[in-house]
Formats: sequence, structure tokens, C-alpha cells
Amino acid sequence: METTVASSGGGGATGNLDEQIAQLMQCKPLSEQEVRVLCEKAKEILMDESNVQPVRSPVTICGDIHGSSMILQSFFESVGRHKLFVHGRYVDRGYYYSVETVTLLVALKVRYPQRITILRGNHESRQITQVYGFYDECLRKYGNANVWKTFTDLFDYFPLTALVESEIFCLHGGLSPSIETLDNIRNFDRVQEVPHEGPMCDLLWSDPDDRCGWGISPRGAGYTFGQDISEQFNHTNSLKLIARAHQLVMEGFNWAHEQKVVTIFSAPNYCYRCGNMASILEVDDCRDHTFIQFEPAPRRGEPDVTRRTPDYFL
Ligand SMILES: [Mn+2]
Repeated sequence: METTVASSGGGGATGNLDEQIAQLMQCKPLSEQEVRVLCEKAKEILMDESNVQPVRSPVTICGDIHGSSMILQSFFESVGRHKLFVHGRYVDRGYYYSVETVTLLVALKVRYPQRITILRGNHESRQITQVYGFYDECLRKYGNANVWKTFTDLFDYFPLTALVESEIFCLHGGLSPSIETLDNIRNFDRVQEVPHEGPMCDLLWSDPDDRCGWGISPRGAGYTFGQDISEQFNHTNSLKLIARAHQLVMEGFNWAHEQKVVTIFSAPNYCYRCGNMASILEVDDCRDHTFIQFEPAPRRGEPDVTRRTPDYFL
């Protein structure tokens, strides 16, 4: 299908950015030129952020979103009162809306740089997006691969981890046998394609496990890590919690390692057929945690959710 996006030409500064955000909220993609300009601005902001980006509460923490329409809506409405912070996995398997989702996220980052922290997920890579749909979606919507290249170049600048109030360590995947301290992570040169192995790869690919110690990951990248590993890492770095994404959990969130690790998954009804709930984690001024769950209510051909907590959308 040859549905290319017409160039809207021109383009001022911030007023135009608000118009672009409104357009993206209606799930209409920007032009190739607009995406290029937007990503240049985003790169300038992201290159000043740390590999362990500090975040203050109150904050809303999201996990995988996969081009979810619920997140498209809720992001915009939550930035007004909360800082928002998301965990990676913005593209692929959203089938139709990865381009709009990631463009909206980047636009919000440029518009509200202090209010949104975007972390890199294992799908924010050139190799993975060519297998799981984002590359094809860009080709379908733009008629060429330029927008895919622009975004995947930008992904290299996304921070790898974040640290909420010095006590909640957030990342997409999990721990690495090559990393003992947060300073180890701070010292990476992260601006590169996600490697096939090594500490940067592990942060984006690893999973917690019921078995102790390190294990070989069935994913073929990263490791599995046991409660002993999480406890040691949290103790060494004075952390209370590791909040991560990367795995489908039916309730939207799932505790592991005696509440030292939590998995957050924010795409309801994953792939439009899993029937899972989605959740987000709100950390308030007092650093208290509240999980907010969303139930899937799919309509034919269209992802949707019925929200459980109406005041989230205030
Ligand atoms: Mn993942």
C-alpha cells in the first residue's frame, strides 16, 4: 500500500510543536522533514542526560507500551501534573501505531524536557526494529526508510537507566554480571547500536529468575539473575527497588525477589490477543508507590482499554 505522508512544509518553533503534538494525538504521523527536525532537537536534549538519569518524585513509571493507544492518550494528559518516565519498547508489534507513538514521545520530550524521561529498550535498535515491524511500518507510511533511520539514530542517545530519588533503579531489562555499581553504568559510552553482548546489552535484555545466581537467558541475549544478585546490587548501591519492564505480566505488574524487583508492563491486551492488564506505577511526593491497572476492552481491529481508575485522566 502506498500511503505516504504529505509534507506539510514550513514549520515554526514551539507553537508548531504544540500543533504537532495535537496532530499526533489524533494518530496522524508527521512529515519526514518534521520528524528530522524534531529528532535533531531531541538529540541535543538527550545527549546531556546521564546513563543513570536522576528523576525526582512525584513520577509515573511506565513499562513496555508497544504503540498502545491508551498510552498515547494518557501520556499527554499526565504531563500536566506529573513527571512521566517510560521504560523503553516504544516501537514494534504495535502493528499500526509505532510511528505515531514514538514520534509523540519524542515530541513530548522536546516540549517538556524536564518532565519526561525516556529510556532505551531492547527494541530501540536497528536490528530488532527490522525484524519486528517498525522498519516495515516506516516504509509503509513514508515510502522510504529515512524516518526509520532518523529514529534509530536517535535511539542511540536514549539513557539506559534512571534513578528515582536515589532509591528506585529503573531500566528496561535487568542486571549484568559485568556491573556492580551505578558508577560502572555512568562510565559507558552509550551512543551506539545495542551490542550483542556485554553490560549495555544486559541492561536491556536480562530478566529476574526464581533460581539464584546468574543463568543463561533463553532469549539469547542478557542473563537471568536471582534474588541473591538483586539483593547484593541493591545493597551495594543503597537501592530499595529495581523497577523494570521487558516481560509480559498478566496483571500489568509483578513482584519478584521479595519485592526487591518489580516488572511493569503498560501495553494492555498485548498483540491484541493476550488479554493482559496493563499497569503504571505512581510514586508520590512521599515516595509511596501505587500501581494503577488498566483492563483491556478490545474492539474489532482496534486496541482500546477501559480504565480502572478514572481520576488518572484528570
Ligand atoms: Mn523488551
